[in-house]
Amino acid sequence: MKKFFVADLDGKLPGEMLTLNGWAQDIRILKNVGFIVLRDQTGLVQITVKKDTEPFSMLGDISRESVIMVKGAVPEKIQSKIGREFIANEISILNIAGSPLPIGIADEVEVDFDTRFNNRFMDLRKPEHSRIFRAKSAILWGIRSFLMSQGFTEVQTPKIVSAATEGGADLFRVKYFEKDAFLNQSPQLYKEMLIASGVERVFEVGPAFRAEEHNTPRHLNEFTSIDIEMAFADHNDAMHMLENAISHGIENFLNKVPEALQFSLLKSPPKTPFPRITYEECVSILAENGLKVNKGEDLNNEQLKIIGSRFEGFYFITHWPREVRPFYTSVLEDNENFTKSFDLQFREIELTSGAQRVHNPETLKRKIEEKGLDSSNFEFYLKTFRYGMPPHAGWGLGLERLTQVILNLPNVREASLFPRDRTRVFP
Ligand code: AMO
Repeated sequence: MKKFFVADLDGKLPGEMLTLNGWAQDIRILKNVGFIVLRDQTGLVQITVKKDTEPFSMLGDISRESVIMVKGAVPEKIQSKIGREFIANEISILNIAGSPLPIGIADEVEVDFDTRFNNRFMDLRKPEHSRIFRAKSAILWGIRSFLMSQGFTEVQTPKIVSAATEGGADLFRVKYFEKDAFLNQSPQLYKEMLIASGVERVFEVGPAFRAEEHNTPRHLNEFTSIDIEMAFADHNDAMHMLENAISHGIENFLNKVPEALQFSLLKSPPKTPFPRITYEECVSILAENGLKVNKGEDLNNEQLKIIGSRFEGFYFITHWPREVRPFYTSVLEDNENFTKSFDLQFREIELTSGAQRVHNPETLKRKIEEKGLDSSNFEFYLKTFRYGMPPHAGWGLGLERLTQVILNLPNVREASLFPRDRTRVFP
């Protein structure tokens, strides 16, 4: 049976008997009439309860945020400021909410971050918070359907693993019966192994765990990673796939989410191709601004702010030095100091890392060891490179950071339902 939502009232003819369900956000009882502001996932409606009707006597029993069912109809003339009105014939209380509420929904008061996230179920009743997840879902759907249209297969790879991918330090260790294991930082090794399985194009949307100590508006200890890997492709092919995937994600969000334009920073899908700038060009720009970058050094936040100010939105920084990229990144044929890699940026925020990968098993083994890792731990991965591994490329895109920049959220935690950070593993 199709659920009838508050937004479905728009355009309904007066007199037709309908049933609404939702939360009583506010209740006002006057001498001759009572009002309930009813909320469901699609919006608000004013429920008008006339004194001479049976439900009027119940109004005093309904506390804020109680769950109710209302039978009635839209009036001849809508008088509510909300823009929707419904005349109640019958009200049933499905569940009474306790009071005081952990967080007020109707009141315009500032609530601190801890109270909000300790009571996230309540915090999400505020439309300005729940719509972030409708946006995130629509962005992801747009990206997913684009990747499907490009011949990608969605896969699921293990999250409990025995080897590090992005470097040894940032791992959460877990007890795995009599052995130690880790929560995966990235599906990197698995998506590459699948290329050797002959699938050619795979993507995964899943959690990634990073035991990073950072406590910043950009870092989570568990985030959603959208990863792709494609065979017979280089870094340019991967960048091309990324900019189009993002553009489709934003287009789907703007088209499918009601009132998206009111809360989206981006008012139309970004034009492709996104601008590209090399790492060396960034270093020159920074030098012009009196900032020196030492050879093979990563760019810090302050430096990225300067680079980001030159672009309106998304841009790629390409050809990073080999020192700052993981072992699986391939180098340029004509200059081994630089890699076939890229980051996608939005202002100073990094959204994606990607690259063409090393596909020669001897080179890969040497690079693992150069990074100070024990190559015997990677034998299961290296093996797949010895029996026909094509050249391949891919990327990992942080979904919460992408949502953060599209909606201009001050903190990435806003884009995570139940964020995990340096001090929070609750609720
Ligand atoms: P990287 O480590 O750069 O690359 O991660 C890819 C993207 O994931 C997001 N991200 C995070 N988001 C929130 N909090 C964090 N702590 C966090 N760490 C990373 C970012 C980042 O750009 N295997 C490679 C990808 C590849 O080459 O395919 C990788 O994981 O948006």
